[in-house]
Amino acid sequence: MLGLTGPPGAGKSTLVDQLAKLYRKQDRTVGIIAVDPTSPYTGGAILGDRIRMQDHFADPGIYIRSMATRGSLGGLARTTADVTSVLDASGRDVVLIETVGVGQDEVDIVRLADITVVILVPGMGDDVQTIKAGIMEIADIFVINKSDRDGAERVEREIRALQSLAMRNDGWTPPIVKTVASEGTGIKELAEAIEGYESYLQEENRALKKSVENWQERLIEMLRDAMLEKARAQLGDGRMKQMAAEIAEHKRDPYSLVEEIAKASQ
Ligand SMILES: Nc1nc2c(ncn2[C@@H]2O[C@H](COP(=O)(O)OP(=O)(O)OP(=O)(O)O)[C@@H](O)[C@H]2O)c(=O)[nH]1
Ligand SMILES: [Mg+2]
Repeated sequence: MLGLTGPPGAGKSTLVDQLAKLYRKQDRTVGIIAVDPTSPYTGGAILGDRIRMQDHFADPGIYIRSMATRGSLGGLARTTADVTSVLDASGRDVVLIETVGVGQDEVDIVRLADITVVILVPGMGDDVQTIKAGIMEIADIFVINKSDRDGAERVEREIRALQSLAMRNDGWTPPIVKTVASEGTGIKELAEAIEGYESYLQEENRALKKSVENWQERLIEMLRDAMLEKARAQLGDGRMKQMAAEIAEHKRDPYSLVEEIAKASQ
């Protein structure tokens, strides 16, 4: 499962499209999950995605599903995880997830992927800072798309500089691949880089270790949700309000109350 993320308009969909074509040529089946951004200025591009994706609609070897981030805070990562599991289980050879790398939600989705490709473009200006903050650490492979534009070398230097500051604890140095997705340039190199990381993951059981780590995080989230739901169901709205009032009026302290509830809902 491959996650692709990057700023709005970086060419993620174009890259996904090119990769899907390449994998289909290798006779591998492909599942694509495009997570629609809530961001208003990318609205037009989504329509563009759909139109481009229609090329594939006649091909039963490709399954495309898009999901909206709007109004599903937090729940999205879970929904995406479920869809991804279904795709995995249905025996898709490759599953590609496209998200805009802007918020925590997107970072969470990307965490579900076995391999994460972070897409940057020349001339992002301040956006680079935003991307650096959240997404840089989770990149297994960097793509500098729109390398037909000026400044690709500079982005590469910036990535290298950041890499020299922070060593990954697994010892992997994410390769940097330059692409012009709209022309199909560098796609083969990207696929090779993906394969390279896949082989690396196979060594010393790294893939399993990574998967255990991911599941550990996801189990905690699922457990938290399940326990919260249980406690809520037991308490009901009325009791909750009553307790809040007791705390506000200094009749009870919140810590002992929470402990009581936790015990009661066991
Ligand atoms: N010059 C140039 N344009 C590109 C390249 N790759 C994609 N584009 C164009 O950039 C625009 C945005 O591409 P998309 O693939 O929709 O980008 P995206 O990252 O999926 O966009 P959002 O999903 O809206 O965040 C389109 O007009 C593409 O044709 C490239 O390598 N060079
Ligand atoms: Mg897109």
